[in-house]
Amino acid sequence: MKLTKVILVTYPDDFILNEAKQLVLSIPEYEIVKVFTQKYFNHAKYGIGSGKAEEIEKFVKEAKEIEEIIVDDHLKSKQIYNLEKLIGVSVKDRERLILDIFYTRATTVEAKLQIQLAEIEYEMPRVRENAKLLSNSKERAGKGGMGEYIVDVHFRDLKRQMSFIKEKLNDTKIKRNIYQHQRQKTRMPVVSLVGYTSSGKTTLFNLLTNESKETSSKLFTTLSTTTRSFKISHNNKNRIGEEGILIVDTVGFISRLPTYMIDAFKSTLEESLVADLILLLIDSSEEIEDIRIKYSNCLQILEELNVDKSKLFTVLTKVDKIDTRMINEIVGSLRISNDVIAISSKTDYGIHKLKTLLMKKQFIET
Ligand SMILES: Nc1nc2c(ncn2[C@@H]2O[C@H](COP(=O)(O)OP(=O)(O)OP(=O)(O)O)[C@@H](O)[C@H]2O)c(=O)[nH]1
Ligand SMILES: [Mg+2]
Repeated sequence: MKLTKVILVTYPDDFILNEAKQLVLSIPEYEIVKVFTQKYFNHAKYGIGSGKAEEIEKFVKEAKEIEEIIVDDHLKSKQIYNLEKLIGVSVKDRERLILDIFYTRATTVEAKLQIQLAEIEYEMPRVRENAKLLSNSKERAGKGGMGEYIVDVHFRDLKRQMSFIKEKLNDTKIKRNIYQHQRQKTRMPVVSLVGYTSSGKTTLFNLLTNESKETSSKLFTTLSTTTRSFKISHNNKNRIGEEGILIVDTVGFISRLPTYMIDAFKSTLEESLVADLILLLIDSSEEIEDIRIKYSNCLQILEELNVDKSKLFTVLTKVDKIDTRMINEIVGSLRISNDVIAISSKTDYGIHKLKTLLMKKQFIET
């Protein structure tokens, strides 16, 4: 496979830089040739500063084979246009990159619809911006002019597409509601797995349900929701038996995800949010500072989604990769007040304890 050589422009911050690199590299064709850092992305002309833009232009001229520049923040149409004009290669912003990753991963009808919705949300402000660009060029978009007409038609068309997709998504939601209703009738408790992308949700889901859903170290492996039941044996009040639990695996989180993208995925996320218990998975094998940032990002997103905090329970994953003495240190630094369970889906460490907790939470306390 021929790799596409790209330049990444991101912030001079270890966490952000690492995450941006991972995001870019989760598109298999990309090879990062050079990283430029920039403190601010709010310069009017290019987003990045003019000096930085010229530095990149010089680098691209000398390196020759660079095909794309990826800027790790939001850029306006005009800024992308100006950068492309200056440097002579195509420019992509963070949101475009995330949308592209979503496209490569979406397998279900629902995931595809959600991405189309996010795509339209991405396009809409740009159509207006393009109108301004047009009005500054020869083809004037003056009242009643051709430019304005084209922009209006485009805008109306996007709006139409948007309501069409929303309707279709609503249909899938209605189906979900019926499904939920049936669930309530069976009174099976629902546990959902949420957390950062790559925190190990699907791996745990597969282990508990004997499924073989795709897992990988790439970001955004899972883009649609799957619900399965599994059984836990118990010895409740001296009565040995088995209880069924429904478990929901869903799309992972990432930092600086624009609200419209979270909104686009809301209908799948909603299913996980009506659960009786929400397990927030945190990858314990990362740097403690990264764990802290990711944990607080997750809490922030869950808050935006109006999740009932009392249903949240933190699970540290991948503890086979760390010294178990680190667990207390992590818990301390996250300042979590309630219990935390540490697990490994690879070695089964803590899985029994997790199942016991699920039993206790679902069948004794409630
Ligand atoms: N060593 C180790 N690796 C794990 C464990 N759990 C998951 N992984 C690895 O972590 C990576 C991410 O796991 P996934 O289960 O795909 O993560 P996810 O949270 O579903 O990620 P998204 O679908 O992108 O949101 C994979 O490479 C897994 O093999 C574990 O307990 N120990
Ligand atoms: Mg997954």
